[in-house]
Amino acid sequence: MGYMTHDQTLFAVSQDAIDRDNQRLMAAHLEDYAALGARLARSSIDIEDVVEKLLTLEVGLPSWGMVSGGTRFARFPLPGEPNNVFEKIEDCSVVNQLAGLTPRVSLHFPWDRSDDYLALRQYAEELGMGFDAINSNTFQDQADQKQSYKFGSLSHANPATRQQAIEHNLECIEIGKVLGSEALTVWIGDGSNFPGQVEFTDTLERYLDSLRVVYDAVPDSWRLLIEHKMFEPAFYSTVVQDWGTSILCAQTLGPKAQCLVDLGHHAQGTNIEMIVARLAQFGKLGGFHFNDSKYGDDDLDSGSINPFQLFLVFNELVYAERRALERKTTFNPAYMMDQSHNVTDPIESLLNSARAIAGAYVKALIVDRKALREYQENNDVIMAHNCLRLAFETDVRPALAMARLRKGGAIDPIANYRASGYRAEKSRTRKPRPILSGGIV
Ligand SMILES: [Mn+2]
Repeated sequence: MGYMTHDQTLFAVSQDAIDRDNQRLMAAHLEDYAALGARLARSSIDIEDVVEKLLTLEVGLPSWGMVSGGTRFARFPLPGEPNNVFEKIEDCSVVNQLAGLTPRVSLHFPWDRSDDYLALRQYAEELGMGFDAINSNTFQDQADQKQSYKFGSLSHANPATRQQAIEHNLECIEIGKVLGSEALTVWIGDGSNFPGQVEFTDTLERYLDSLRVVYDAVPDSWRLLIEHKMFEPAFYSTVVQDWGTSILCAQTLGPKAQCLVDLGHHAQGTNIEMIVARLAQFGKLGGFHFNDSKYGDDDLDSGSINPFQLFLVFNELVYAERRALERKTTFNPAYMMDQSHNVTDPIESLLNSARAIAGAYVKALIVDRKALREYQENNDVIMAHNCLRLAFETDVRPALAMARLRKGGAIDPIANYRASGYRAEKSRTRKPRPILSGGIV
């Protein structure tokens, strides 16, 4: 796997151009890298260890995020955006070529439906890409669908609607097997808009009965990721509304079931890093949907609003990683992005997001955990806090650039992407996508 060994004519962004630009920036980059290395060495951290660890970080890209997103008001299409799953994967491979951190795509069905999944897998492999968790969709009706999801799917009062939703998830598992995916993410929009509309207990019981059938069909080597969300589209109650319900469901179903944390699916002010710690402690942290938000489930670019929160989440992840290592247990959540790019070129947003996620990880890696533990044990509040602050305030960009370089990527990904003229070329060769009235793409 990897574009370095590949026929470079496959790529619209020329590897030669990236290499040339890297050479132009190399002297300054090496100077910055050496300065960061010296700075970390004073805290007994070897920058090479940090870069080595960063090279193991992989984050899945959302296929639905490759097209211009929309709000419930409007969607403004971007010329040259992808029209089908093949073109989405092509765009994902550009992100991976430049940033080197995102070798997998998470697909969403039926949005990404194709006639030939084996051909899709081969095409992705040619571009150095694989597949992350498959997402089922039972929150909207499709043209050819018998039962409506207006009043729910897996928890619907009508057994025929529940059965239809179950069968869709089973189909997603079968597609995932062909693609080489290893997880199914289930998020449902089921809930209620009015007090009295549904019985909380009965809907959750029906949801669990339905999900049990899906769980049993999930291969043993896979994960069933349960994604919770507090509200929307239902505005009074939601069946899987928080991490408490999520972990109860995951524990009820069994070891293959784990919880997925979408950073935008919580009440404002929620201490998300603490949820991460709790789920990790009890072996139920299965995956992430990275994004950022200001007001609700905004699906903004990772790290664009609250980079400190992203760092604190990774601080818990690194802690959980080390704890698992000491205890010889497994800790391996599936990291993915779930973003909606409404006013930017999705490729540029995802390049920025990959940098933000990698940056948060590196900052968490350089926390002096031995010193932190001592400060905590001595109740030295200011110094314990400063220990985190010092890591967060460190400019780790040279370490990120070095990791990108070692994967054949770019020191300056966005400049290289713009210089390539990729989007302009695609706007000439791809069909224009219809303007939808708004909302989901
Ligand atoms: Mn999500």
